[in-house]
Amino acid sequence: MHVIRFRLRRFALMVLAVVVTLLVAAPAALAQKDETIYDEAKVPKYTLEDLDPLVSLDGTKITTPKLWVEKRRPEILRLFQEHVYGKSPGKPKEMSFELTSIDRAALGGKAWRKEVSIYFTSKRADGPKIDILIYLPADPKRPVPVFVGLNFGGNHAIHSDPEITLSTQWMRNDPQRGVVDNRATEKTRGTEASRWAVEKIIARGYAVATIYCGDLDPDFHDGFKNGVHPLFYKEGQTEPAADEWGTIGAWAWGLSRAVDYFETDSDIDAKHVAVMGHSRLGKTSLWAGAQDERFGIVISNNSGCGGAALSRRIFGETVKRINTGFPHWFCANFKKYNDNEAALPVDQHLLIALVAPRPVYIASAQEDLWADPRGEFLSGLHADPVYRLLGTDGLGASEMPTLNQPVMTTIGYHIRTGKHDVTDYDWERYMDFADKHWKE
Ligand code: GTR
Repeated sequence: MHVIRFRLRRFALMVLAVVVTLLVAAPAALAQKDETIYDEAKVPKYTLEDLDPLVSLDGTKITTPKLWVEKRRPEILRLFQEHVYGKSPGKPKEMSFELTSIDRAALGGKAWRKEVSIYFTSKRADGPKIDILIYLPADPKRPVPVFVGLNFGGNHAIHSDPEITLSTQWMRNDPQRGVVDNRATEKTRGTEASRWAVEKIIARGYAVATIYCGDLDPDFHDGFKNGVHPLFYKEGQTEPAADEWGTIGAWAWGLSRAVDYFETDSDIDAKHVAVMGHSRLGKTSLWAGAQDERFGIVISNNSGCGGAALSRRIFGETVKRINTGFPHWFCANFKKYNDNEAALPVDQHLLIALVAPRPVYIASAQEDLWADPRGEFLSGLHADPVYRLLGTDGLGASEMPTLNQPVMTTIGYHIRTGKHDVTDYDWERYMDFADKHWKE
């Protein structure tokens, strides 16, 4: 009797101990696991050996440009489509363009300003459509090379020019900036201007074109009811399949539609289109440039996780964090890699490699640890063998350069002082880069 009671008590104590351990230790372990890594010394051991850009899935060594182009590149592109960004549709058959405004005396006479709408179906009024804003040097003597990128706040936010049409699309509320009831007000004009060096771009002989990302898909998770996704649903389909495009896929798709338009505009040199994007829109510019080889230069500004940064480093933002915070950005399959980066069949150096041999520029900012500057640099470094195989000089650095010391090889890179943002310093480097690759 005594013995039984003793055993019972011992058993109860053991159960209690287990429960206490679970209550205290498990959340602690979880918390530790989800703790953001901002210290290089805490980056766990990882390998990219299974993701060698020059070894095919079947083990074939990629030793010639032909093997890269015909075998390895398509296979990597497919992996990104299936596991990361999702597959996108092509160009809509019924797409059409409409020049809605033109001003040949914009910006004090220095520029021409055009606004162009792109419609995707013959029933124009039903939408969705995208509105492109273009500034080009006034009175161009020949077609002008162009920088194109999406913006966060509507075309009218990129410059204080009062003639830019105010966006009527959904926008995240921001009363301080002037977004009320999810719509822009006059107050929002020019609020994003510091990120668009319009006058400087014009002065250097380039055009600049931009589209509000929300024209393609408003940046919140609504199960893909708004935006361009429903245009492509098959009979009975209500949301993209697990390997079909999310919001980043739709944004990138829209940038390709802008190139479709450039090809019809004799003022624009559609053979010299540089795609540029910041942050979530930098992830987008890379994905656009990876898929569509009409982008002659591809620029990633502080694109971070799901952009230029290597996922397997789990430094700063992680796959799980991004898929939790932004469940609509990537394809549903990408969620399989939450806390499971080692299983990813690609990492982001392979995305950079998809741009090869076209010039690609990766820009980081010193204070932008969330985006993992070192991981962004390493993607360029690990893409270098592909660039070299294709006959370019690749990345002219084997170590991260010091602050504000741009590397201007076919893979360009800089880390500048300052925070997560687009600055005139960044734009000046992008123009130097374009001058170097297109004018010299
Ligand atoms: C953050 C997000 C980043 C980056 C950034 C931005 O909240 O975690 O991946 O996309 O937003 O787009 O500014």
